[in-house]
Amino acid sequence: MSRKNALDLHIPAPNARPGDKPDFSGWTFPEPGDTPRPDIDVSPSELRDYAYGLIRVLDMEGNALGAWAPHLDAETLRRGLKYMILTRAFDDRMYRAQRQGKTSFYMQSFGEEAISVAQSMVLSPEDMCFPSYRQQGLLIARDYPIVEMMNQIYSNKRDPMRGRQLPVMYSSKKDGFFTISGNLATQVPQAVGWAMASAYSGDVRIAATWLGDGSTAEGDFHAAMTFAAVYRAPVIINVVNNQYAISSFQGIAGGENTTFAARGVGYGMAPLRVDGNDFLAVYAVTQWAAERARANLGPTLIEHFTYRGGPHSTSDDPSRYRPADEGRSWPLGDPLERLKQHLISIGEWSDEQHRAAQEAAVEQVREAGREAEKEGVLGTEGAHPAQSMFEDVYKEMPWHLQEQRKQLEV
Ligand SMILES: Cc1ncc(C[n+]2csc(CCOP(=O)(O)OP(=O)(O)O)c2C)c(N)n1
Repeated sequence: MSRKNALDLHIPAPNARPGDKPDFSGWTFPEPGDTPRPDIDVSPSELRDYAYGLIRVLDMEGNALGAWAPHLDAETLRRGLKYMILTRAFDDRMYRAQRQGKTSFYMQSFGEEAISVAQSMVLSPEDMCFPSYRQQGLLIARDYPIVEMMNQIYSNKRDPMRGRQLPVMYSSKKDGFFTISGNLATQVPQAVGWAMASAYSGDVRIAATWLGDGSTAEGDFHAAMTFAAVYRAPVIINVVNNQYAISSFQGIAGGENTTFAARGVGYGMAPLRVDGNDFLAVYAVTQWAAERARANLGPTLIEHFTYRGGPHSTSDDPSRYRPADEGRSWPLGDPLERLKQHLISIGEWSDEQHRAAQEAAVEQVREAGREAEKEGVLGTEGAHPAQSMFEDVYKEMPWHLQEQRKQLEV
């Protein structure tokens, strides 16, 4: 057999490695305000270009431009900014708490705060959110007590999850926050199934779910996309493209020659691609998708184009696989700075107010930290008695668990 045309496998490679200059030269973005806003009853086939463009409202001087500008009042804008500031302050303290041995693990949302905060503000508390582990801003923007989040992270006596979940895997039914799972993408079929059940039973609530660019390579994502599109489930599927999974860049997950929003085109689902660091744009596309779902017009796939500013988790060292200053060179800036600039430009905020808000957030987090630490941190003896591992799963405990419990003498 001739060996003339030996086959070769293509392995996508990032533009820049540690020690290189950050390189974003391959990307072009539409100008802020340039993308038209379609009616919510548009057919998915007419939205093809939206999967390859980028919806932007804020320009880099802080002006809100174009048809997607959501025209929010100043109070709502300030609330959004304060929630983002609080999320960042919370992340900062919890990251340090892990370094001090108070918890085993932490995951920051540094750089991605606009996504969860804006979306939490748009969705109703009755809707159900199926997040990944990087949307702590959803809870924070619902005024969930941050001390409860800390109790969970510390697995202490007041941990609402009673020490059974990995730190940061929160759950709050009353806040419409479905229990986080560490198994990537499992939340997507759950969200679609929940949305289908809501529609099937004539309810009015919609579902939303979040997953990373890397997680779109999981089969669960694709099965869920099929069900959502076929049955026009009232769900918003958010792909947070922060450019990295753990050490692999988004090209490895299938973003090299296309976009993640374009997955929606193949499934016949409305696709939108948005600047995830632009609070106003995220707010506006979420309003659009929520209205569409509530009007029984079907699901929307939103790709949020952003950058993971920190490590994947406290177990990761990003300097091993990307240039150290890549985040600082991100062409779409920092979400907090951009909303701050917008508020200042409309005369509704100042540097002094910003500093004061930052200090207030740090103090609020410090105070919650003191309260949570009083209840114990990682490894507190007797925080959760051994017998508690047998509780809360089955209404009636099956025989094999009863036997195990006896063997443990608890
Ligand atoms: C099914 C499964 N496979 C692998 C892992 C290990 N893992 C945890 S997070 C992660 C990267 C996910 O990246 P992405 O979806 O882009 O989300 P990001 O962390 O960037 O927010 C991997 C591979 C896992 N938790 N579950």
